[in-house]
Amino acid sequence: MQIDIITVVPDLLQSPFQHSIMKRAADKGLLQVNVINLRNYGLGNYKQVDDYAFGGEAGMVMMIEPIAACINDLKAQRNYDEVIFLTPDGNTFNQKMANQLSLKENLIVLCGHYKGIDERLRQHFVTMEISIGDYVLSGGELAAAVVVDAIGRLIPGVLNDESSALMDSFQDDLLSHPVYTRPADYNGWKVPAELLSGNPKIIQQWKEEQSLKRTEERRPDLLQ
Ligand code: 6GU
Repeated sequence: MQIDIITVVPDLLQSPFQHSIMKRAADKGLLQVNVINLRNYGLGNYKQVDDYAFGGEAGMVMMIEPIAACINDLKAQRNYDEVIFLTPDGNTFNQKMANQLSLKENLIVLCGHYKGIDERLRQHFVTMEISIGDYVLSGGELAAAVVVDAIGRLIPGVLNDESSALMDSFQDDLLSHPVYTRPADYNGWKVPAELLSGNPKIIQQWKEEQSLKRTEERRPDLLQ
């Protein structure tokens, strides 16, 4: 998969994909993330990318021309499955969306800034609008890191143990069960006996019970 991220703050996206699972995805050739500096498509000597909002509102709006030129450049090189705009008024991101997007070939991710982007870009270029939750970030970059991470780890072949993504919290609308490692007894704080039983049936049943219990306690909405 190739993901092209369009941003006015490319520095913010230098590190997030260079570690851990995202690094492994890149090393295996399964995910290539390109960060594109929108400023390169800015207008005039000042490489302008935003302008005052019509209607006399406070705050700047990202202009059509630089973003259109950038997207058209990319589209001339390959076909894209989606042009995703990251915006607090988008659809709230969830695991189901991550699963679906992990099966795509090429994605454009456009990070919003300032007051937003000219509405005509949303009408004519953007195919999908995503928010990562009900709070406001100063820009779409951190949201892009979240969305790309969630998608990238689901790309077939990225995780070593293919089943481990299937066991994630949310994957089956249940939260994960608690986990433990050595020592089995820390100053009297003991690991549940079921996990030490060596009996796969008992262990599995404990995990399922704990998943359900945790979901009932913390996220009953997931069980509806
Ligand atoms: Cl995608 N962008 C911004 N600026 N704020 C957000 C967001 C996105 N998702 C939640 N808050």
